[in-house]
Amino acid sequence: MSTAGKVIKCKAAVLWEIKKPFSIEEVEVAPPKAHEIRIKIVATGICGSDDHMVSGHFSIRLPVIPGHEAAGIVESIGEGVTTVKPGDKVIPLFTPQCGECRVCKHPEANFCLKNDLSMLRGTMQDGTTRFTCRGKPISHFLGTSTFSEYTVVDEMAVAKIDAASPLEKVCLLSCGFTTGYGSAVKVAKVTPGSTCAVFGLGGVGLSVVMGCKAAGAARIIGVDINKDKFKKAKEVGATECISPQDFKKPIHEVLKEMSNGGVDFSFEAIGRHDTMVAALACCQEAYGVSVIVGVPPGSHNLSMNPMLLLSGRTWKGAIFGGFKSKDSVPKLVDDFMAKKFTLDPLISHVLPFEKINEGFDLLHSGKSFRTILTF
Ligand code: COD
Ligand code: ZN
Ligand code: ZN
Repeated sequence: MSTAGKVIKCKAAVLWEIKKPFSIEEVEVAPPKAHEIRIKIVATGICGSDDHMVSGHFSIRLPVIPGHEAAGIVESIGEGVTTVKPGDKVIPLFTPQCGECRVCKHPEANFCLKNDLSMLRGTMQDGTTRFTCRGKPISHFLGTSTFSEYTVVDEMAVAKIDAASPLEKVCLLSCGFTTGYGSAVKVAKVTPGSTCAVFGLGGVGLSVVMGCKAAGAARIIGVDINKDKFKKAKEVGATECISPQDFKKPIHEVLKEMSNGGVDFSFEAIGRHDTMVAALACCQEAYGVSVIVGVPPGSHNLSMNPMLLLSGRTWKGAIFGGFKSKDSVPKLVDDFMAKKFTLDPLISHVLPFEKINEGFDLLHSGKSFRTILTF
């Protein structure tokens, strides 16, 4: 029996209070309105930004259903939807691509003005929600809310992907992989033969390493305080790995010495102010490019010496690896299917959805690269 046009009752992970575990609840998911799509989520990853929501660094009204890294199948579509149909495999996009705003029309930029990361309204584009639980409206998270068996997203925030793609893997193209990989190939534009330094070797940092390798970097130096991360980093392309704790000198000095005066490209995939400045300082003073990938918890200012930039360094940052989401995700899936890169090294754990709190414990313990939850 078709569920189109009807309210669907299904399970979802609801965050009722910050710093508390998720509770698995039965929620009601309303049908999609015009230009909206209801998706059956098949797999969803746990990302650092979901944890930022749990720890209270996003001021979205509670209760909320987090989750923004996922893949699924279209269950039904609202009026006027033209880019997908029921049964299509899709990836929800936490950075939408409306195609009409000045950012979407800019040839390089990707942070569409319709994104919910800036405003944190916790709603669909029309300002309302599609979830209820125990009679209460539940907020959306970044327009995606993928910690639910079914979710509703705006058409501008969905990419149709290859029908043959394995959803439990390509869900990583919805955030972690794309963020890291794009930071290297699209934002920094790493050049063949160059030397790169990657601070932080979690799932995002590993994806940066893969991007540097794909772009032809000759040396990729991984930096992490947890040496357990080195093996995997070398597997995906790091040529050397170092821990700041093994040196008396500041780590940027060590990297400058290792690279004959400074690396060509550096990346911060930790989300800490001190390592953002160290990453900037370790790149070559006249032409080095440093990219901020990690999001610091909270919105504090950092201080740095402007001389670091006056000599000629470039300091950049980007959301979603600088990729225009709706255009790029299907192409990235095609590249994955053509074996241009692999996602397996990033997937350290696969758990049934009900074990979501265990997945967050793994993230906190530093034992996981990425945990994928399957429905
Ligand atoms: N020096 C060196 N390494 C360190 C230090 C330090 N002082 N502190 C921690 N580390 C290492 C850890 O040992 C760990 O290996 C790594 O840094 C961080 O990895 P994870 O696994 O905790 O985090 P990731 O890889 O999932 O990445 C999380 C980010 C911090 C990059 C997070 O901000 C993020 O997911 N950013 C994506 C940016 C974005 O676009 N966000 C919007 C939607 S997600
Ligand atoms: Zn736009
Ligand atoms: Zn994310």
